[in-house]
Amino acid sequence: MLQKATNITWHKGKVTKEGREKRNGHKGVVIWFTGLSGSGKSTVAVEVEHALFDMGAHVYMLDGDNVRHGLNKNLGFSAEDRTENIRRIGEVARLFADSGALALTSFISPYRKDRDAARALMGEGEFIEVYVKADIETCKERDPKGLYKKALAGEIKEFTGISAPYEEPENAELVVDTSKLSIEESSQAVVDFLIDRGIVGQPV
Ligand code: ADX
Repeated sequence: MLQKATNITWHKGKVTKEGREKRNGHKGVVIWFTGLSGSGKSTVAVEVEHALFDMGAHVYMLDGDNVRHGLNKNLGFSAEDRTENIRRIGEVARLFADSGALALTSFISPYRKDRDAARALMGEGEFIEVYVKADIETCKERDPKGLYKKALAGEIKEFTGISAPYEEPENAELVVDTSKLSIEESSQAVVDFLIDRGIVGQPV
C-alpha cells in the first residue's frame, strides 16, 4: 500500500508491550478467525471472548458485520474492498495486541494473501489463525441471515462460496470443524490452544 503521508515520525512511548503483558498476566496477540459466512466464526469467537473475559483477560472482538457499520462502512464486497477491509482490521488488531489485549477478529477474510499480510504485521507466535470450517452445504442449510438464499437467487452479487471465492487456510494454527463439534467444544478447543501455547494462563 502506497504511503501517502510524508514528514511523519514514529513516536515511542515509555510503556512497553512487555510491560503491559506482564501487568495483564497474558500475551497481546491476534486470534484471527476465518471461514465462510455461516461457518460459526462469530458464534465461536463470542464464546471464546466470554471465556477469556471470565478468566480475567483483556480481550476484545472485532466482527465483520459490526466493523462494516462504522470504520469500514465505505467498503463493499469486491476483491479490492475486501482486501482493504482486511488490511484495516489487521492494523487495528495489531494496535489492540500492542495495547496488551487479546484481539479476536471474525471476518470471512477469503483471500490467503490478505490473511498473510495481517499475519506479517505480527511477531512470531503472535498471530493465531483459526479456520472455522464448515462445508458450503452446511452453511447453506444453516443460512442464519438468509443470505445464501438471496445469493443463490442472484439477489446478492459476489457472495463468498457462491459467486466469490474462499481460499482455505493451508497453515492455520488451529482448525475447528463446526459441522462435527458443538459451539462449546469449538470454543473450548481455542481456549485450550491458547493455554497450551502459554498465551494465557490456566484458569484459577
Ligand atoms: S470479508 O470477505 O471482507 O472478510 P466480512 O467478514 O467483513 O467479509 O463481512 C461478511 C459479512 O457481510 C457476512 O457475514 C454477511 O453477513 C455480509 N455480506 C453481505 N454481502 C456479502 C457478500 N457479497 N459476500 C459475503 N458476505 C456478505
